[in-house]
Amino acid sequence: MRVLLMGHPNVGKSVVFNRLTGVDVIASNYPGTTVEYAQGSTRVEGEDVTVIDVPGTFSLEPKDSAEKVAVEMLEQERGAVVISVIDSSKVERGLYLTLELIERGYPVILALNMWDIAKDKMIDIDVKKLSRIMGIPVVSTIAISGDGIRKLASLIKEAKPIKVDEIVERVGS
Ligand SMILES: Nc1nc2c(ncn2[C@@H]2O[C@H](COP(=O)(O)OP(=O)(O)OP(=O)(O)O)[C@@H](O)[C@H]2O)c(=O)[nH]1
Ligand SMILES: [Mg+2]
Repeated sequence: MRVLLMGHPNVGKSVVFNRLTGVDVIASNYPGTTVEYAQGSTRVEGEDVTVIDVPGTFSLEPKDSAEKVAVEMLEQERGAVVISVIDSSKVERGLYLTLELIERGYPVILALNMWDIAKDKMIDIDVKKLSRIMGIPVVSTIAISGDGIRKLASLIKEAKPIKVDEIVERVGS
């Protein structure tokens, strides 16, 4: 089983990767830190799962070389589960990429990272409701402290491909 970490630049994907795998990759507070991929592994219910840290991308239509690497990696990993990492204080922005990933047929898990920052900004997200509407597993995480990471790992096997149409119907109703 293979898992890709995807999301906008600077949302904390590499810190999530470090937490999941114990492999130290560089994380820093400027976008575009990861330009190549890194691979490590984690165990879920006794099974080895390969985790891949991907450069940040705003969309699946690449605008620069790091984004191109990200999209190419995604395309090479047709059977992978994707963890869509978003900044909880800027959810709307991150959800578009999440929908693109779902639309491409990947089983997606949504990690609402930087939950601490959202809290500081008094942003309150109903995780269960979001999960119900999206039809995918959603978990809040604080990668720098490790909060939610174990839960995130436990959801990897629950991800299934779904149809974007169904989400649109639920949003409309
Ligand atoms: N407060 C807070 N900071 C975080 C959290 N997760 C990551 N960070 C910080 O956010 C910054 C960006 O983290 P990275 O892991 O490098 O982000 P990335 O998504 O890998 O970025 P790119 O490789 O550029 O795409 C770093 O300074 C991290 O320490 C979190 O949950 N809360
Ligand atoms: Mg990174």
